[in-house]
This record gives sequence, structure tokens and C-alpha cells, in this order.
Amino acid sequence: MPKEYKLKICLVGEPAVGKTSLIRRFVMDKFDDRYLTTIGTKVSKKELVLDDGTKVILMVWDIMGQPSFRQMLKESYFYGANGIIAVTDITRKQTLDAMPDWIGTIRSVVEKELPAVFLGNKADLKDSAQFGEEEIKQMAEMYKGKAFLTSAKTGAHVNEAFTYLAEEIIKRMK
Ligand code: G3D
Ligand code: MG
Repeated sequence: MPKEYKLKICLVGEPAVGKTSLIRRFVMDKFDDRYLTTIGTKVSKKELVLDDGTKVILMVWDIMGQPSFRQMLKESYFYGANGIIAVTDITRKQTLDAMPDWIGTIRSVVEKELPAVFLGNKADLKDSAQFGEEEIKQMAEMYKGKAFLTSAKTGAHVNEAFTYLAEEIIKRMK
């Protein structure tokens, strides 16, 4: 009997890297989203069926507020999280440099190391890139995650990244 899982996935990353756009791309494609909004956060729901028939309900958490969020909401945002999507914008190196702080914030709330994927988003803007696949891979390796170059605009590798994370979480649960 295929099992059913319900997972909480949290997106992190600097403002304007594309967090909301990635969720919109991933969730809305099928119009099966539902939102729960609390101050500063938004939760979208998406059902996935993995290759082996496993059904996964992803609750995808997004940050709506300003950077002050980190102190205000971090406890409830990361509480019970199963996995992290760490988003950077390849056209702004600063968004990569800021990632260790985000990971540090997660670690201050969640004791165990969570499965994570590291996205270099806006891959469609390659001509104005300030860093590339090599740097995002290095960042991912540092935290034992996997790197993807994504584009919320074209949809490139967006499903792959979310699905990989779900599979990785479930693998580690077994
Ligand atoms: P955030 O939720 O991380 O703050 P948003 O980021 O999803 O709001 O995206 C910020 C801006 O980047 C938006 O532009 C959005 O359209 C754009 N964007 C997001 N992902 C991509 C991408 O993959 N490629 C390109 N070219 N743009 C992207 P606006 O102009 O609406 O502020
Ligand atoms: Mg947003």
C-alpha cells in the first residue's frame, strides 16, 4: 500500500530572489492550491504523486513580510519544518552571501539538519549573472543539499527541485 505523507516545506532567501514566483509556478500550474495566511507568512498546498505511487501533500510556506521577520516569526515559521528551499538570485551575489545567515536562523529553531535544496533562481537572466552553477553547488555541498539552477519565469527545473526535496525527505524518514 502506498503511504501518504504531509510535509512542511519552508522557503528562505533575501527579498526579491523569486520565492513567491517559484511557489506560484510550482503550485498554480495545476490550480490545486489553497492558501492559509497569517501575518507575515503564506501557506500553499500542493499534492504530488511520486514515481512509486507515494502520495505527498506539500504545505509550502512563504515569507510575506520584511526582513524583521527573522526575529519576529522564525519560531512559528520553521516549527515542524521537514525541508528547506533556499533561494538565491544569480544576478545578485549578495543573495548568495546572505544564505549562511538564513541557515543559521533555521538551525537556531530546528535542532536537526533538515533536507535542503539550494536554488540559483532567475537562470533565464544568465547574461547578467554574478555567480553560477559552481558557486551554488559549493553552497549546497556545505550544507549537504542539492543545487538547482531554476527560473520561475520559464519554469526550468522548478518541479524537479520541489520533487527532489520531497523524495529526499521521505527517503530519510524511512
Ligand atoms: P520574493 O518572493 O523572493 O521576494 P518575488 O520574490 O517572487 O516577488 O520576485 C521578485 C521579482 O523577481 C519579481 O519581479 C519577479 O517577477 C521576478 N522574478 C522571480 N523569479 C524570476 C525568474 O526566474 N526570472 C526572472 N527574469 N524574474 C524573476 P517584479 O518586477 O514583479 O518585482
Ligand atoms: Mg515574496
